[in-house]
Amino acid sequence: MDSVKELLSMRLPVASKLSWLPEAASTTADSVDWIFYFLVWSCVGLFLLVVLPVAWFCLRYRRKHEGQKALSQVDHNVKIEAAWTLLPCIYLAFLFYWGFIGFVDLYTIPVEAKHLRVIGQKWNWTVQYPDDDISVSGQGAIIGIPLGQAIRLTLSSQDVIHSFFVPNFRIKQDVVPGRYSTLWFESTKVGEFPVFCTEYCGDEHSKMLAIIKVMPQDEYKEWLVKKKSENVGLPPAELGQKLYTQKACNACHTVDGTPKIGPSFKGVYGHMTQLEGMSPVKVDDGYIRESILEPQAKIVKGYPPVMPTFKGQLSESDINALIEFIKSLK
Ligand code: HEC
Ligand SMILES: [Cu+2]
Repeated sequence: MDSVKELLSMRLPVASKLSWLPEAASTTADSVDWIFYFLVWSCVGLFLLVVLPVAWFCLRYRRKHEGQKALSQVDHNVKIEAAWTLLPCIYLAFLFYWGFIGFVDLYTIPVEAKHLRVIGQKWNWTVQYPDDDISVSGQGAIIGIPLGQAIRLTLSSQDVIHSFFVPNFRIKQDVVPGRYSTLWFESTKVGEFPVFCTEYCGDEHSKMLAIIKVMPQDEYKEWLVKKKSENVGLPPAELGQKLYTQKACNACHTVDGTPKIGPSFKGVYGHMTQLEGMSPVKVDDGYIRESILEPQAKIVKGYPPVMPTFKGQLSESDINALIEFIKSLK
């Protein structure tokens, strides 16, 4: 949670005084920046080229007294007309060519790229590493990446449209339910680069943040080993506490008694819970299990039916661990 607060208060550093884009940190970022700045500055130039003469003509050739007649009328000038047709054509053809080259670069995924799967869900990103058998998730999750290695992302959504945006890499892709989209990048700098969701997806959309942490190869290997053993051998209640943030239950539930999108977990275990259109039930293992796997089966009174199912995302022991964690919150 603290990492989310930190991220929210963070301002992306810009590369220099003359630039207003965040530091470029991928192989394709420079070409994106070049064409961006070329467009901006050539538009400034073209704007002045048109507006300054117009202003000057208005002053120079304005009517100076009542009844003043124009001395001559100029219909056309073939040379000038040819020039203002041809020059913009060349400018646009050049821009198209340059943009197309960049586009091809951005969408041609190197064959040796390492494959990761990204799942958008209200309101956090889950990243699965198929080759390494780990996954990271939760608001403010750290996504470890080896330096100088091309990465291919396959993105999908659990619920609504999200958008995966990494400003430092200059990559952004909509994540649409029911279909896969892809994206790739190769980092050129060691560091921590924030990931944003840039498609409004509900209450906690602004906290749907993660960090891509680019590390040298050997540090990355250590990170993988640590990640693999992280949840092994933890007491169930402690594992449950970790899952509570890793699975982003904390986007909707608190542990201190204050209601959020859903009811707080504090003190619910063993108590009666009021349900919408049903008689109250006692919160026990079976009820919590059902709430996690089939959230719509019983709706808590006064709350919207927005909890997503975690069926298939949590193992049997994960569910038990969450139950133990909720039980421990007296
Ligand atoms: C998108 C928001 C959201 C997320 C994420 C979410 N929940 Fe919920 N949850 C709710 C809402 C809203 C309710 C109350 C309405 C209902 O019963 O569906 C609820 C109800 C519950 C209840 C019943 C509580 C009671 O007082 O009766 C439990 C238990 C629960 N959630 C567990 C979890 C766990 C565990 C996770 C994480 C693995 C989780 N929830 C993730 C929104 C969410
Ligand atoms: Cu989102």
